[in-house]
Amino acid sequence: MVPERGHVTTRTAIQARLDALRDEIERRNPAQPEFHQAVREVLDTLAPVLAARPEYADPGLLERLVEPERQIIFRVPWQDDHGRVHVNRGFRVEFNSALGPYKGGLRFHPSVDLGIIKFLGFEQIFKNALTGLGIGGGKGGSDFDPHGRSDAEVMRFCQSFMTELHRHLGEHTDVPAGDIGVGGREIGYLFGQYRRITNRWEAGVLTGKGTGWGGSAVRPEATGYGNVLFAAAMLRERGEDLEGQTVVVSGSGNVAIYTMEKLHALGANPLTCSDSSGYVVDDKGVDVELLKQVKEVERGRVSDYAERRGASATFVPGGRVWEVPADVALPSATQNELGEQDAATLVRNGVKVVSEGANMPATPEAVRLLRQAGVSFGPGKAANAGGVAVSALEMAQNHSRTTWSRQKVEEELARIMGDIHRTCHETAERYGVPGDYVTGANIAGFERVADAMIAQGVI
Ligand code: NDP
Ligand code: 2IT
Repeated sequence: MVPERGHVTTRTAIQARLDALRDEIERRNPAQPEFHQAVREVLDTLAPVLAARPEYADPGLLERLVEPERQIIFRVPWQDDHGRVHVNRGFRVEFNSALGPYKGGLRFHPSVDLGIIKFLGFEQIFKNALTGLGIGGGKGGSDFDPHGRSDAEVMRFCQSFMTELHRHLGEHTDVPAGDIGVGGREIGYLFGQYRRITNRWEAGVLTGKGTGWGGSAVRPEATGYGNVLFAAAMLRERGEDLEGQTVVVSGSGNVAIYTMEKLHALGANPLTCSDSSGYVVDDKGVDVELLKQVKEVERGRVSDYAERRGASATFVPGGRVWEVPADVALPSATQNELGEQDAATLVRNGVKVVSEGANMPATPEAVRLLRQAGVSFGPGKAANAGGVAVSALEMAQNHSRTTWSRQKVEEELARIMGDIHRTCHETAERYGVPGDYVTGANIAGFERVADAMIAQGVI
């Protein structure tokens, strides 16, 4: 049982209440380990703010925060190129709309289930709050696997998915975008079907659109660019900059590619990329244009990149990028891809900064080890917020029927990432844990959402 109001007087009582809530969440949401992990990570940092601001400890606030406002699960039937029928499962978790319409990506990956979408939607609430923009938190997706599927198959799947999802969306209601397995191609098919079904040109209903039809400049680049800016800000706190630093990057999708592009632009050297089959180490630094060609145009694998690149690149099947020594590590593939052993390897090799381009790529044990070793650690909900921030700028452009220049969007992105870094840093100092960006991000995001939820009453 969660203690009632009035009993929550001391730090010990607050911690006991947080522990009880955590147990309750695990009991009521069985078989959702990633959701449990994401909630635990936030609750573990909130005791100081609950002690300082008694209104946050009111019974009901935290309980509402951890329960999605709405969870939608639906059947997605589609036909492959041979006429065979497949049935996938579609999800949209509309987690919290206190700050604005639900906002968050769609993930198409065979591992997707309700627990994965809830973990991502929960993270998104705090991430979106940190941007300072008017967007609530949501996430969706499907266990559909786009690997090896033709364009026509992907189109038919997207059309079937949107045929159900459209009734839950709207530019003032819920605004999806991309995530793993969902990029510009999929957003195009999804938008087309939404437009056809609703008979509305409602540009602000999806973000990540093509720049010729309502998309924003710099949205494809924004997550990776933003994470590099966040890592650079953490390095500055240590009296250093990115110039000349070696970097290990995991993944080879949207986030990883534009992370590497920005690293090159700032004089750093990204040494690696990876996919689920292994990694490539490239002694000359990853050639981003070649990687784009292989991954985005040909939809190939990192092993194809290594083959085309020549002598400087080696493909290591099944290996982990974290074994390559570097100054900075930017995990940009998927959740829990950097474990305790990997963190120990990074520390042994002298890593200074780890910044999460992916959502929750470092396990709690890895984060603890990195922090104890004095590594600056940027949590995803702060470090990778550039993507959703530029999505919100895309919505602003759509609502006002204007198109901003590349330069203007890049300036806004840099300002927002600078603000997020400062907010996390200052919040950590204010609560007596200087340099702890995890606590800073969680508390700063929580304060903004909690204030809005309290002001808007018990709903
Ligand atoms: P993409 O689909 O473009 O790329 C995903 C990359 O990660 C691929 O290289 C993929 O390899 C690899 N990957 C995916 N799942 C696994 C797995 N289970 N094991 C090993 N490798 C895997 O996705 P994004 O680049 O958009 O997303 C990457 C991460 O960034 C995700 O955590 C996402 O939630 C997060 N993110 C994305 C944002 C965006 O705007 N797109 C914004 C903020 C965060 P393979 O092809 O072999 O599966
Ligand atoms: O995890 C994320 O922040 C995203 N996938 C981007 C969400 C968005 O709405 O742009």
